[in-house]
Amino acid sequence: MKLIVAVVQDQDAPRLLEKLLAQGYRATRLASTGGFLRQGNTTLLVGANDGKVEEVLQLIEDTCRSREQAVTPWVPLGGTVDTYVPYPLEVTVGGATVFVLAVEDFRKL
Ligand code: 2BA
Repeated sequence: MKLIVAVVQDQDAPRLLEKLLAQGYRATRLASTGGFLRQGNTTLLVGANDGKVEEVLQLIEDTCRSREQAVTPWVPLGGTVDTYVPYPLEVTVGGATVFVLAVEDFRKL
């Protein structure tokens, strides 16, 4: 068994959950926050048998879009930490960041 940890954008999460459940998977939805943008995203935990992992990854890939997002992080000017200027930039977020972990033991107690 594997645990699939997928960080997806909030906009994609409802449709992805719907598809996963329709295909008979079980999932846990966690509200998370991206470390870089400091904005909400969704982390899904999906336990799946080894033979089903590719199917889950395909569902994720088919459902999660990438989107451009403008951000204005505060960066130090001239390498000092006491002078900061806003430095606008655009980042591409998603489709999804996925980790596949081996599950040592799985029990429902
Ligand atoms: P955030 O950390 O808020 O990152 C949002 C997007 O900002 C990233 O999209 C990426 O395009 C950009 N970004 C992140 N760190 C950057 C940096 N140091 N310099 C320049 N641009 C940067 P994604 O790569 O699609 O990531 C979306 C979300 O997935 C992330 O939100 C984070 O919550 C999660 N994530 C991505 N990689 C991860 C990792 N290695 N470990 C844990 N979580 C990760």
